Amino acid sequence: MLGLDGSGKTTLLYNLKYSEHVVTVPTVGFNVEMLETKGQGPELTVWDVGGQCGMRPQWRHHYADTGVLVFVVDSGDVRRLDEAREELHQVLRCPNLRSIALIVLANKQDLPGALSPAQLGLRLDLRRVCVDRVWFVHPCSATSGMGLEEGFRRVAYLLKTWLKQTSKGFPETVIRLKLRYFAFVTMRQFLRFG
Ligand SMILES: Nc1nc2c(ncn2[C@@H]2O[C@H](COP(=O)(O)OP(=O)(O)O)[C@@H](O)[C@H]2O)c(=O)[nH]1
Ligand SMILES: [Mg+2]
Repeated sequence: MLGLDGSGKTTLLYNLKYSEHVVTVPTVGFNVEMLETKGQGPELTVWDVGGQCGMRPQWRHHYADTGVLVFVVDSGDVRRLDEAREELHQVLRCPNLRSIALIVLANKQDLPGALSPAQLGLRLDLRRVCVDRVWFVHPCSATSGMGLEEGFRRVAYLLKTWLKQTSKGFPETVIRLKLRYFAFVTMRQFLRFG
């Protein structure tokens, strides 16, 4: 889970985990928590990576084995939207995250003048940069909890799809090896008795 500093990542994570509003300080490094999905999908391990300028070069060290990318935006802070767009586009260019599903959390919907998910999608230019991945923008408020559970239910669903896709190669490889072995044994018997 990435996003600019102050977008609400830590508030959001701890509201989901403990169902209450916790007072945060700017995150140095990262927080990581396991979230249960009550049988509706795999357990989620959520990495909340600090978003201050100095921390952003560290983001890429968290990309390996990412199943779903969650990008949190402060929908009420229109002045920092260009910065959020630049950072998000840079993240999406990383080969380790190619084709990974993106969910943009349009946070702070409780603020007056907050941009809607549709407006945010346009401002972040998502249709153009996300041609090779599933993406959507989901409204929420980390302080009140509005939209959080539903947003992460969608994350769990996307993660399930990702797990199915990434484990697909294993049985196929086993079947192919078994077929090759079978052909080898048959050929040896044929040569011996033929
Ligand atoms: N009004 C409002 N404030 C929020 C919301 N989410 C977070 N905040 C506030 O935004 C500030 C930064 O939040 P924080 O979780 O530390 O952001 P982070 O840097 O992305 O981890 C804190 O003062 C939060 O209380 C929200 O949905 N609505
Ligand atoms: Mg934080």
